[in-house]
Amino acid sequence: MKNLATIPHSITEEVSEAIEKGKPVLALESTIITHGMPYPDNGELAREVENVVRKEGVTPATIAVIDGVIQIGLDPLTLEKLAQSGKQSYKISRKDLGYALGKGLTGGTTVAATTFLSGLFGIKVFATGGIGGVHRGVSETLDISADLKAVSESPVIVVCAGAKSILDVPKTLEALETLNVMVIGYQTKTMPLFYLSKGGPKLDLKADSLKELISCLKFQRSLFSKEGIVVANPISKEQELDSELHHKALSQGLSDAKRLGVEGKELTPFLLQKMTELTKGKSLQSNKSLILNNAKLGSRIAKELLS
Ligand code: PSU
Ligand code: MN
Repeated sequence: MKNLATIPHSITEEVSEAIEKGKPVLALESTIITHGMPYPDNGELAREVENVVRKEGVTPATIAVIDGVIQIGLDPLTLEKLAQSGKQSYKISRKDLGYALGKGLTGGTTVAATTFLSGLFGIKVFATGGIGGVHRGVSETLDISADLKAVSESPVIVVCAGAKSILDVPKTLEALETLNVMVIGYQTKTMPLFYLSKGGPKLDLKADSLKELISCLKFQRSLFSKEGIVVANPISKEQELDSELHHKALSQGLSDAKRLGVEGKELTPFLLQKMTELTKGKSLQSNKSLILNNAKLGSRIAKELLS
């Protein structure tokens, strides 16, 4: 492991004890708190996710940067403050970490930054909502989320509900393949589309049971000890968005973004917020449910990997 002594960081007692004793830990990201959901839903969900993880007998480690210090695990008061600050705080990607520490900033860490930090602090499994990916219109913008490359560079298993349907999901899968990232569907043959369980591009790899999944993950891990893995876990049928409502809201959101010239790091938060407005909160419900679902599966993977 890198020498962490010169890096400003703070690990909660709960998390450091779990790491030291070799108990299962699940990393959680915080851009979904600061930029993915409105207050107070964001704080409530973050607490609920942590509780679900603890119920599974796993220690949750929500990762963020507070006043220029990397936090591995957040105490309840800090978590609430971060939720309140929302989009006023920074969206910290992997490339922004040195800047955030150097300037003493506070913000949510994206999948890219959280995957990197999980690897750095020895946490093997991480759960989120949906990973970032190749944006629609990539041929003009070259907008490809840093999440993809980051996952290929850190030895972390990322559990997600596929890639957000606001993206070009087939191209996202192609990019992950180029980066040598294993993308394995959990009880699905197609890449889940975040709000929707079906309709995505075909996946090459599929595990039918937790046992099968763990076995594949363990072998991949022993062959490629430095690379990340994506476990694609579809949203449940009961909680997914109605596909017509989804398509309508999404095309409206995408055209609003174009008209208003929203791009770069603002694009994903803008589209998520638009989806919430245009579906009258239904997409937010789906978003919450899939995150909880991923936290549960992530916890089980974290436990099983130790056995
Ligand atoms: N998934 C969610 N909500 C989010 C995100 C993912 O359910 O807000 C965030 C993640 O932190 C992801 C980021 O890393 O969006 C991707 O942003 P971009 O496309 O700018 O890389
Ligand atoms: Mn981008």
